[in-house]
Amino acid sequence: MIVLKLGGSAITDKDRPETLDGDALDSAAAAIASSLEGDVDDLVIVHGGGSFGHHNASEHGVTTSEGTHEAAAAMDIHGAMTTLNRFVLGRLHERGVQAVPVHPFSTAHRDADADLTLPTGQVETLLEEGFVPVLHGDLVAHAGEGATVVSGDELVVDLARSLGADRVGLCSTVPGVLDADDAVVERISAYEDVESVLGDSDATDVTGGMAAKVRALLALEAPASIFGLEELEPFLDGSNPGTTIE
Ligand code: IP8
Repeated sequence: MIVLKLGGSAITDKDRPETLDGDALDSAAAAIASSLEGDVDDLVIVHGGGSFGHHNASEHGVTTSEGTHEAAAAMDIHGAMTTLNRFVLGRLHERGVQAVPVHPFSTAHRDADADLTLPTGQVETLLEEGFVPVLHGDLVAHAGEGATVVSGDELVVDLARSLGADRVGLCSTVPGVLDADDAVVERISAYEDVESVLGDSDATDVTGGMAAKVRALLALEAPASIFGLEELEPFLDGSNPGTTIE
């Protein structure tokens, strides 16, 4: 069972608002389709926002900790993410993947301490029934804040833990975690291994910084890989491209 994140920047044109990188998304869909025809049975996909969702969230001043109580703002941000989700599903369907949406806004919430609860009964049942559930960074109900952002990375870590994933993959715009000479670090088993290149471990970025990703992935039981788009197929086929975090 694999939890795969398609990074928002990897499948959209980050410089132009609400613009897909159609070629990148299509090549990701092709790799996913071919792995499902091969050895991969259970796959859960999570995608980020890239040029969708983030600018809407910042226009409304909404972050993972600062929420909104306005339905119009919530619809704007959630709407951008569901638009991207439909594009992702569409490309997967063109390749024959039985992909269906699971919208975190309809299922997850944060308590007053910002702890996320993400039910997975529907994801597990969809997997058992042969579907590929596709979640995405979204808004979530947040006690005392209204609705706040939940990033795809946070969903991946939560899902991997509650579903007992065997492997976790983060398909990114970079070929892995890079060292000071821009070479890919092959393996990270402790944050200290990369602290000098990623910065000190008190950094608190929760939506996308590499330091935050590495720390969250180190805390998982399942091994995780960070790799570029061209390595998606090898990853799904069982090899460990890019950086392995375990
Ligand atoms: O790109 C972004 O998800 P991410 C979600 O995984 C929103 O951080 C609503 C901006």
